[in-house]
Amino acid sequence: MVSKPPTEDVDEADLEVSAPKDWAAGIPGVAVSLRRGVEQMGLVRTARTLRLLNQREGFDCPGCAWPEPHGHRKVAEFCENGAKAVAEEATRRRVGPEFFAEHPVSELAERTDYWLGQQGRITHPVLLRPGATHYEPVDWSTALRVVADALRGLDSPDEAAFYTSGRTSNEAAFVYQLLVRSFGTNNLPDCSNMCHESSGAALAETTGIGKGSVTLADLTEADLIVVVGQNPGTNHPRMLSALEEAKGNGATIVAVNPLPEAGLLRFKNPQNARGVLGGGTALADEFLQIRLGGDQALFQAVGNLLLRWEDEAPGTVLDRDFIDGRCEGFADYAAHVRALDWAEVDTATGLDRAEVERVARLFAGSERTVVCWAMGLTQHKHSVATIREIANVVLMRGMIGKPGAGLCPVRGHSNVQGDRTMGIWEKMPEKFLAALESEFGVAVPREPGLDTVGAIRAMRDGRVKVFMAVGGNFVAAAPDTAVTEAALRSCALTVHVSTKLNRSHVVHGQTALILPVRGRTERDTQDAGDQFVTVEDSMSVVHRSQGRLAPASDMLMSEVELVCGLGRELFGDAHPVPWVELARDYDLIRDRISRVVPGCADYNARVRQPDGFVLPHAPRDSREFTGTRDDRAVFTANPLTVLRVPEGRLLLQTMRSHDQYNTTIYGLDDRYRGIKDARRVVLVNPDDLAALGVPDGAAVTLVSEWAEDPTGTTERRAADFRVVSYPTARGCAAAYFPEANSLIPLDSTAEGSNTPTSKSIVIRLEV
Ligand SMILES: Nc1nc2c(c(=O)[nH]1)N[C@H]1C(S)=C(S)[C@@H](COP(=O)(O)OP(=O)(O)OC[C@H]3O[C@@H](n4cnc5c(=O)[nH]c(N)nc54)[C@H](O)[C@@H]3O)O[C@H]1N2
Ligand SMILES: Nc1nc2c(c(=O)[nH]1)N[C@H]1C(S)=C(S)[C@@H](COP(=O)(O)OP(=O)(O)OC[C@H]3O[C@@H](n4cnc5c(=O)[nH]c(N)nc54)[C@H](O)[C@@H]3O)O[C@H]1N2
Ligand SMILES: [Mo]
Repeated sequence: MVSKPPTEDVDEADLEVSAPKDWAAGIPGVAVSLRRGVEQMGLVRTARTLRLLNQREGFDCPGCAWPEPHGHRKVAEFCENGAKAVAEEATRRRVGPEFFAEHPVSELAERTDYWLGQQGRITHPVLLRPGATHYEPVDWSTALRVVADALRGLDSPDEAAFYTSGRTSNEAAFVYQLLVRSFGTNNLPDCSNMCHESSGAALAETTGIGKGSVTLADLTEADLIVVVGQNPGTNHPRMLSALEEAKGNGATIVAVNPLPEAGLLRFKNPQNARGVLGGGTALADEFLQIRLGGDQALFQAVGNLLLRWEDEAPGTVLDRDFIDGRCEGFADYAAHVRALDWAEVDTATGLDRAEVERVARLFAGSERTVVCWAMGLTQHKHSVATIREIANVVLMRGMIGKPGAGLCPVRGHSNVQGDRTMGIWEKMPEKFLAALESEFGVAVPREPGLDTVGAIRAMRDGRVKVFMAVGGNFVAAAPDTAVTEAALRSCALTVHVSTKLNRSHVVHGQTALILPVRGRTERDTQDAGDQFVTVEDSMSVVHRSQGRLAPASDMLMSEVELVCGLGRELFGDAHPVPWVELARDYDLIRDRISRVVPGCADYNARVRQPDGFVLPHAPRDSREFTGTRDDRAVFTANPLTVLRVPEGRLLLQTMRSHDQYNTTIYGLDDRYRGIKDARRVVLVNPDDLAALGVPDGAAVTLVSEWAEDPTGTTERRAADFRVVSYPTARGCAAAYFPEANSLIPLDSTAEGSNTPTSKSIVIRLEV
């Protein structure tokens, strides 16, 4: 059976709405993943590919960063959405030279992201010359020479920026940052800047390490799990199995979200008979339908109540030994939170005080608490303060560095955490940079580089002229679409290392290159034989990943090979980094990693163990906080931010549907939310619609308003949206990313992480 041809462009007039579901997964989930697989890959390839997904001898799922269980793995250790991610990559559809000859760039620029992504895998490197109408095939040596010449022609290395998306393997990330720093800049923006940067900033400051402290076992041993600002039913479906297991062990689960997300309410596990046939497991015991951005107030309120109850019955609530022995800043924090203004909590959260109190009681009574969160917490103006507030509550009860307890930021891209470990960060610490210098004998710069928002500003202002990306879809993922597009168009050269066609290929610099690479699922054969790569999941487990499928085309390079090829072209054979040798045998890269990257000693041997190894994490391993200034965990007093929305306006979040992977659109249905055949929709509470006098189903333009915009652009518009009456929290609205990205002002970012405020934009509906 062959794969189906891609779909034609979409007609959103087909929108159908039904009641949102209150359960996730189960048989429909499995059926959808198989159908998508067969459409893209055919039957035999689907079966062969899915058999290797997340198995020890197979490849790591290119979907999310959720960890695999140690020891026993199920035959099907993947979820519906992981299978869709694999089908996207292992598709038999191809975008070759004929495709580019047939379609001028101007025509491709008119297509939707969905259409572009559906065309298939790119098979040849292609070049768009200045003024040309079409991309044309080029050989690899010409392609790499174009990049190297442009880089050498710059007045300063800081006139180039090098983006990374979080699918890049550890080996590719390591050689890429080495190339960029050897070239002389720290301009390494990445998708993390738009994702968990706020978590990294808050956790590094309070616990000394910007990563989560729990293992998968902790989650299943917890007696209280609080899931805040996360939609695991869609974005981390395998997490539901862990929640179900925890529930079976007696855990209480609290969901904090403006939306009643299906996966949090009830889960039908496709891996057991009860899930397939029965009603499934009810997951959340408490659902706090919070207002967007209200979480900081909620956690301050919990802190306030814990202090009050401790006063009423001293010695029963706070973990005094832990606070006195391991922490600092408690007195200031306690004084600050005791003075909490409850009226502000009411406004910020929109919750009943009784609900808040019930949840605070759960915190007070639990012996093993885990708090999990994702983008619902990280993409607000006050995100860093919000996550510090979670740390405060966790520290008060000593809920870190013991079984069943801890902080759990759930990462997005499958290797986003590993890329950071390997040095993809615009401000790596001195220790890492010095180790890199002494290992390779190259000089690397110390001046911090540009992050994502900084890079867009620099391109807009003509300070960055060459933009290169390994993976991702920068134009569509970044905020303020019009500004970002203009920024990219003003570059002399844009270079995209990609597997599939996307918007960033058609919004290009004067000269543009698309350099196609092999993906996770594919065999990577180099001179020294078949290679594997390594990745790190959300819980700091590092393990190997090896694709087995034949590559989509014999013209494809691996990412490692491409980066090393560029290194050789740029620096020549006399350079102290042996670029050619490193690409021949990835063990040689891993030897270097073992000497440069903290915690990676003996890397080659340890990644060959069946389940890999776990990176050290002082708070988790020994309740030590060696990364902080005084080797103590830090309580922080944070002024409360209440997002105030003018009369007649709503607070908009931009989120993922069930049928997309970030900017890659798989289909037009958001099954659990009851939305069918459309993406340009805005979900609004029925009472708000009544108050605004906007009927359900109305065609509207979304207008974002930001009076403080330093550029003077106070309004941004997104036309042709349809209103859907939906049970979201009052005063809040939701639309999909990336369609709504044009509404997010470039300069509206989180304090302390510079992450775009994608989850709280003030809008009005224009009928
Ligand atoms: N299938 C699939 N899997 C994915 C992805 C994908 O696109 N598709 N993307 C991957 C990536 S890169 C990431 S980062 C993760 C993202 O995973 P999520 O963070 O789950 O993704 P979002 O869709 O942005 O969902 C945000 C959730 O937070 C809630 N929320 C929004 N604002 C607030 C708030 O102010 N407070 C609270 N309490 N809740 C709020 C929303 O209602 C929604 O449920 O998923 C990863 N996995
Ligand atoms: N409004 C709004 N904006 C957001 C968010 C939001 O919630 N709301 N979320 C933010 C978040 S959390 C993130 S992580 C970013 C995501 O930003 P990105 O990581 O930049 O975007 P993706 O859509 O994941 O990138 C998809 C592209 O990656 C390429 N690709 C896929 N696999 C491979 C591979 O193996 N190798 C290579 N070289 N390329 C590959 C394909 O060409 C594909 O088109 O978006 C951010 N933007
Ligand atoms: Mo992400």
